[in-house]
Amino acid sequence: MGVCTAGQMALLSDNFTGPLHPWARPEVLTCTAWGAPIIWDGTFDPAKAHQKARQQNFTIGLTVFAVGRYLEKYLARFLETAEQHFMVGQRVVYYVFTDRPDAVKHVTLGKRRRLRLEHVKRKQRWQDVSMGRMRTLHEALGGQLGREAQFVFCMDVDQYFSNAFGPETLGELVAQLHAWHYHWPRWLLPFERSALSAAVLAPAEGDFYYHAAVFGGSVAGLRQLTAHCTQAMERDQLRGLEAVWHDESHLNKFFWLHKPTKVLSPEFCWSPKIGQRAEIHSPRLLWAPKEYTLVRN
Ligand code: 2GW
Ligand code: MN
Repeated sequence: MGVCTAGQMALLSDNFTGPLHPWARPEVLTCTAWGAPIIWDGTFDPAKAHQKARQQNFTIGLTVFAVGRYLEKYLARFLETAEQHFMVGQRVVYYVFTDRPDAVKHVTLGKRRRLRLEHVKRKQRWQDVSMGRMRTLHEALGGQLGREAQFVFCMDVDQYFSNAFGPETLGELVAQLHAWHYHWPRWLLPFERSALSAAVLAPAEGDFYYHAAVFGGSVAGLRQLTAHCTQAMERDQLRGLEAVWHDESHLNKFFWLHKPTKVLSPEFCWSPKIGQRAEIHSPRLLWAPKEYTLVRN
């Protein structure tokens, strides 16, 4: 594991102060080969990031889909814990996409925070619910969401916040290291390997395996990401194909072609099933338990 070269440090230096720098975590990789920071606890100053974001008067969007049984099962806890931990002190707009807006329970929101409910149709197959998010997000980013927010995070609903998830995570294109795969060699990563699929990555390709449960960026960055994934999934569908991890496979292809400008360590989206790991200091989001027999039909 390496930290940054001097050149990469120069690129990153704006984000560091005092004792907070990539060498604060010598045991983990804190910089990608293309010079993007990998955010680990202790390498960034959340107070400085907060101050900077306030000065620029950002509005930060958070999109989440809660369709079918995922609404009752996960949404309330996701939103309630987001109120406690997501971009506290910033201006925030939640976009909740659901097939049953009337069934969404009221959540008490803090100052400068609002929630918009957007109706989406329920799909027959769960794979289509998951993959359909890319087109819906693309359209939303081209509409009101794109006009009112500067940065947006798009998240799975089957998780909850457990520690501060603040503006140190904002960037043009932000990718999340997958908790189960961040320490595996590249050839073992579950990228799509079929050359017939638009999501294909050859054995020597792929930087990291990114988790589709958390991705973010500027409105322009995410418009490009969602356009790419929507088109790639349509191309596959015309050929009667579906990538091995659905939208996540296409997201990984996109991030291979367009490198993220910021990468979040697995501390930002951790699976409690993995248990304790020395390098995981304070998980920001935790995967909620899944009951496949209950929710997958
Ligand atoms: C999805 C799978 C099986 C049964 C139901 C659903 C489902 C998903 C649903 O009934 N209603 C719903 O709103 N969703 C939304 O899609 C919800 O926001 C959920 O978090 C998201 C992705 O589905 P999820 O969380 O069950 O998929 P995971 O946790 O296995 O996630 C990874 O792989 C997916 C593709 O297979 C996606 O790329 C996802 O972003 C990844 O985290
Ligand atoms: Mn999920």
